[in-house]
Formats: sequence, structure tokens, C-alpha cells
Amino acid sequence: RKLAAQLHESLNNHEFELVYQPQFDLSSGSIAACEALLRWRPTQEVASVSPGVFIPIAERTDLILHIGRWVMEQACQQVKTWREQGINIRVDINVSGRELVESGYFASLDECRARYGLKPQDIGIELTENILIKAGSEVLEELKKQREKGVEISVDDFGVGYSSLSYLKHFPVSHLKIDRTFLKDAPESAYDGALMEAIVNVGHKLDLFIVAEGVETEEQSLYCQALNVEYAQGFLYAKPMAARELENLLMPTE
Ligand code: G
Ligand code: G
Ligand code: MN
Ligand code: NA
Repeated sequence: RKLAAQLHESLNNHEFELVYQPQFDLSSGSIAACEALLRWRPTQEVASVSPGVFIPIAERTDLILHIGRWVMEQACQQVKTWREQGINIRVDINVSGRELVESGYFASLDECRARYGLKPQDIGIELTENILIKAGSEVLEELKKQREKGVEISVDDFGVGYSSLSYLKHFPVSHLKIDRTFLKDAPESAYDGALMEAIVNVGHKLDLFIVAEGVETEEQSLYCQALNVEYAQGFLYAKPMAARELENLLMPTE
């Protein structure tokens, strides 16, 4: 496939970039962490290609492994740079299922963190529930070890997969990111509202932090606060942005 070949070259040609979307602490209003999101802008193109398009293609080959390592490296480097500027923030990276089954993912993560002098708390990982459900016992064991070291592990897009609240307690995770489709109609729709509330309640019973995704309106934000959701991410607060832009939000102002 042509796109796959193009993607491979792009890795070497600096056509990839990470952008960062902050997550806000709903009780204090401060930025608690940020999610690293991959962008691909082929040099000859004007617009960037969505990861929703190219990640599934990359996942069909080993390319996803190269991309995943690039993201990990880039995120660690960014946290170190921020650290040197006096900015303390955790960066969460999205991990694809293919990366986890490949042996050595967690060893690479440990190695990469160490090389940049980072703590386990500095880099979080986001996994979809489908990845967790399919994960074998070795992967779950590795995740547990990371969790015990203090790595924050988020279940991404929660609620839209083969979701089962009953599985949750077997997963070594710290955060549940509720898929944005729930929030979209939750304040008005009794059905979506009931689902949101059920997820939040079970999550809290299991001592998980809840992150609401796709918060676009003030009404949705207030709704999340009323449910005691801890964190929120969405266009109402901030869009994914370049590292430099996020620095402006995080730099202590005098
Ligand atoms: O940023 P955007 O909404 O276009 O992202 C679309 C999808 O691509 C999301 O599901 C997101 O999790 C995924 N994605 C973004 N960046 C990465 C990445 O670095 N690695 C992987 N595996 N997925 C990513
Ligand atoms: O699947 P994942 O949660 O990784 O996807 C994150 C994607 O969601 C990002 O690419 C980002 O662009 C998108 N996103 C973030 N906030 C909002 C929002 O408020 N509304 C919508 N529609 N998309 C959002
Ligand atoms: Mn994500
Ligand atoms: Na998500």
C-alpha cells in the first residue's frame, strides 16, 4: 500500500509531530496532565492527516512499533525539556495493542524514562478497554508492575468497546476516560445520563479517577462537576496544541 510506504519515510523526515491536550482538574481548575496526540503532515501536503486514518494502517504492519517508539521517545524528551524549564506535568501517550504484545514494550518504557531521568509518574499510558480485554496474563502482569511503580494507566474511550464494568476490577489501571459519545447527550438524555452516572459510580467504587472526554460546553462541565468527575478534557478548555503553546499556559506568570 502506498500510504504505508509514505508513512515509513515520514518517520525519518520529521513529518510527525506530537500535540498536547491538557486535562483539567475540575475542583481546582488547574492543569493536571496532558495527552500527547500524534499528527502527520506530509511535507508536500497542506493539511495534516488524522491519526484516526493512518494509525489503523500502521497497525497492519510493524510500522506501528516504530511510530510507538518515536512517540515514547518524543514524549520523554518533551517532559525532560519542560522539567528543565520548571514545568512539572505528566504526559500520557496512547499505546496501540500491537505494541503491547510485542515483547519488550515495558522494558523500552523503563529504559526511555531512565535515559531522560524521568520518574514513573512522568509518563502515563492510555489503552482502550478492547486492548485490556484481549491482553494476556503476561501483559497484565507487566501493567501491574508499572502501576506499582507509580505509572498512571488510563482506560481510553471507556464505554464503547466490549465494555464491561465487571472486567474493570481485574485491570491494573488508575483512570477511566469516559468516551465523549456519552457526554455528548448526557445533560439532556436520561439514557446517556444514566450510563454516565453508572460508569462514574462504579469507577469511584474501584478507586479510579474519572476523566470526562470531549467536554465542549459549560453545561457539560457543570454536569461533570455535579457527578464528582475529577478531570476533564475537551475543546471547552483547550484543543490539542503545540508544545510551545502549552508552555504559555503552564509557565508561572509573574
Ligand atoms: O487526535 P485525534 O482525535 O485525531 O486522534 C484520533 C485517534 O488516534 C484517537 O483515538 C487517538 O487515541 C489516536 N492516537 C492519537 N495519537 C496516537 C498515538 O500516538 N498512538 C496511537 N496508537 N494512537 C494515537
Ligand atoms: O481516542 P482518544 O481519546 O485518544 O482521542 C482523542 C481525540 O479526541 C483527540 O484527537 C482530540 O482531537 C479529540 N478531542 C479532544 N477534545 C475533544 C472535544 O471536546 N470534542 C471532540 N469532538 N473531539 C475532541
Ligand atoms: Mn487517548
Ligand atoms: Na478517548
